[in-house]
Amino acid sequence: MSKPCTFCRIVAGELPATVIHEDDDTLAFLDHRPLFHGHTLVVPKVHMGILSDLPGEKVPAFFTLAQRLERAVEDGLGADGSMILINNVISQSVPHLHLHVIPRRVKDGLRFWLGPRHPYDDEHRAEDFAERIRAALR
Ligand code: DGP
Repeated sequence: MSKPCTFCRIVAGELPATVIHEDDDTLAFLDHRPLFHGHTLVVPKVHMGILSDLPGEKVPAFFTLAQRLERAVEDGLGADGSMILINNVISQSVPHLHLHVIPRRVKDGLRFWLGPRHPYDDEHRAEDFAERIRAALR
């Protein structure tokens, strides 16, 4: 039998969580290993792995809640800004779609380095990569 999903167990009430918001489709709760206090996770109640698994008709409500939480962590906690993040498969430690809303402050010490960067060159032309993505998008 496969291991039960941690976030499904939180949704089902089998594991405790500090809940921020609940509606028919979505649960938002505090991350138990917060980068900063107030670090919130938003999950669909139905199990799904990654963002593209979220049915199109559920997308507006999910991201409207993300927008509201962005404002709520900033206004409610007096944060200067926030970081909104979804890990899809790579760096995704819980294989249930979850969006992080992380309060940020000026000079808060978070080391978040998106690198190393890979510049385009003659062997790796920007237009070739763009065309492969455009083709997959069609
Ligand atoms: P990610 O690296 O994107 O997969 O982040 C998953 C986050 O989920 C991580 O910051 C810790 C959090 N997390 C994992 N298990 C639990 C849990 O049982 N309860 C709560 N509240 N958060 C959890």
